[in-house]
Amino acid sequence: MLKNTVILVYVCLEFTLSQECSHTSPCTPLKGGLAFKNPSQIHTWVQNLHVRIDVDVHDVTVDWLTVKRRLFNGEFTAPTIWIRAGERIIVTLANNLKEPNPPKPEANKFGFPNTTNLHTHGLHISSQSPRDNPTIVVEPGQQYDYIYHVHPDQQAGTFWYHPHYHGSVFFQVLSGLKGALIVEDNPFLLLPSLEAVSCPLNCEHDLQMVFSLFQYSSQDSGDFSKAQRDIGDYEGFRLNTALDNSDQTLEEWLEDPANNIRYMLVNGLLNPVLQIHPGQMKRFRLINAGEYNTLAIEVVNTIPGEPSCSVKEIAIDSIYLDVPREPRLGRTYLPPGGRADWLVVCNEVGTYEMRSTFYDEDKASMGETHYFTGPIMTIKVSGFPRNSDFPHILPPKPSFLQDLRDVPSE
Ligand SMILES: [Cu+2]
Repeated sequence: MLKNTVILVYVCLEFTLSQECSHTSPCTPLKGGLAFKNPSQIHTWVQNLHVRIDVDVHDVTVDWLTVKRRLFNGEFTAPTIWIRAGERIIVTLANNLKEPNPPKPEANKFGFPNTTNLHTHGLHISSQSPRDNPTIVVEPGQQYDYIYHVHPDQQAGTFWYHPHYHGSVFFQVLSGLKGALIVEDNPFLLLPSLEAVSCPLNCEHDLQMVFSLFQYSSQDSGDFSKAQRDIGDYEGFRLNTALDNSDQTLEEWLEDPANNIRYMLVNGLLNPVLQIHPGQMKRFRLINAGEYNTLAIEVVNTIPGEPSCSVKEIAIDSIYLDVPREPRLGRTYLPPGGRADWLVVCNEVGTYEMRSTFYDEDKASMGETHYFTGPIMTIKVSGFPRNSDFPHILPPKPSFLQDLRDVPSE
């Protein structure tokens, strides 16, 4: 009996010890698996059309790994900002970074890791200061008031925001400075079935999924440690911890391609789990803020051969389609910066995987494009069944987006 107990204790201890990964005793793969969460939500009309965004360095933790990243408002995937057509909005961008920049780089090389600014990706908006002018410079310790006049005819849709200072864009977006920017739908222009899953009236079904590369593997330039070295980032933000019983540092371990530290996060979460009811419709706003990898997003049943969820594309790059459609080839192609809006219904109880999939025949036509293949999110379907109908028609386009193919040339 005593012998059995000793063996059991030993087995349990061994199991616990093997689970304890740390900065001095790293292990792979990272697992994630926390519940899906939208980013924090900012509605401009709730706060007198004035938004404040702070840039600082914060800890970002995935499982046992904690890294230093530049973030907006402390969130890896900044708050989603909801705006309305016709609004005049002030966005105060405060650059609280304290470290001075490394010496000025040669022209068109990486540099200025601590200088920043703000760009509204995709909006029809003036590029004259104090509007969306990407040559505006916000140095460490400074702040700037952007004033945006959102066009009254701006179509509702899914956009995003990120810094656009020449020399540090790639580094800062890879770091985590990014968030969804959404022009709210006018609920009176939506069919009830679409209105039922859209903000402003049904925000709990309106899900933003901002995809970010989280990579240290040195297989290509998505390696964040390499980006830090290239730009001359402050030593204290690097991962130079020495490992136990090894002459490697944590950074060297993370960069070893054999450890494959290369994931596509959703709102800063690794493989989050979204829980929905059978038959319940959700709106997914997919944003590829993953810097330079193309994605081809699909939802598959985790039991091979079993049917998956129904997915309809309703908007591409913030422009509504005429009618909902199934993704061509079963996947939605999202280049870097690209967006797509989906309506999703899973009729059967089960576990599904949202993933990015490229086949060999795709690669032949993709040239030098970088792409990401792998799981991104888990969808668990359980509970009381619900009933949902896809809308049969989508909101009208604004005057400047009419189809010109049938307009006479004169
Ligand atoms: Cu952009």
